[in-house]
Amino acid sequence: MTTTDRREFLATGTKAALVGGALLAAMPGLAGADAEANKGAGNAERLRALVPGATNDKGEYVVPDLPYGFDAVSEVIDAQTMQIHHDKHHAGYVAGLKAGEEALVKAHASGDYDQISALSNKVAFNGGGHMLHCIFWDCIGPENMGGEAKGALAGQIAKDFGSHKAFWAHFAAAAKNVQGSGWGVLAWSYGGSKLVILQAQNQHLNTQWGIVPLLVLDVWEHAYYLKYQNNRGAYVDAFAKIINWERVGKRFDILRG
Ligand code: MN3
Repeated sequence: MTTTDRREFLATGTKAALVGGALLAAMPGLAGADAEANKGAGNAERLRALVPGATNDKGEYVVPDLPYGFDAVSEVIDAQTMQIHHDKHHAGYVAGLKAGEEALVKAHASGDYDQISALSNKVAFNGGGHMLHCIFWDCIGPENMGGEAKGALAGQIAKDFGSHKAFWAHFAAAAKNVQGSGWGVLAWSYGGSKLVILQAQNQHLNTQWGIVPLLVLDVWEHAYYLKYQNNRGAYVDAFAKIINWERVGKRFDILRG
């Protein structure tokens, strides 16, 4: 698969949109698009690109190929960490999500809901993990790394946070201070019509309804421990150098129609 093919796959291979507890496809009136448009196939295709590569063309959850090599961002994240993170951890969330959903289907068919709480948690945890990692890979890369947000997103950041510098100070503080394992998340709140910064725990906790993640920063130790050991702060500071703001901005443009 060529780089172009992989990028195309990432851009189009998405169906599910369950992120941080928010089921996007079921929510009418999403940021700038009217309810009727949201029911259309064109809009569904547009929304698929918000969680790049989460499903294949059969609608099955898959770990998306990266549109770059494992060593592409080695200045900040070493190749071994990238490979283990992608091939083992992300794959584990996909397997867990599939298993959880299959068990829920069986529960539904049999009417036996004794395990409903465990299964619901399994799907939320692994579903959150799968979707967030798909976005994470898309937020970084060897092209257009670092710098600041561009285009409409830059304007929205200035409106909601004052400046890029002020935004990053807030975002980095959130990411560095996640209790335990979790994520720093810049998201569009289509309930509040503004950008919000979340401090998600695990893959699915301490979030909001009605949001769409735009930029996500994985602060689980598996994301940085080989190079940074316990120094999460240094990892978060360095992460700014590998953000692909063009792709983060594109996600915002998709949302805004
Ligand atoms: Mn991770």
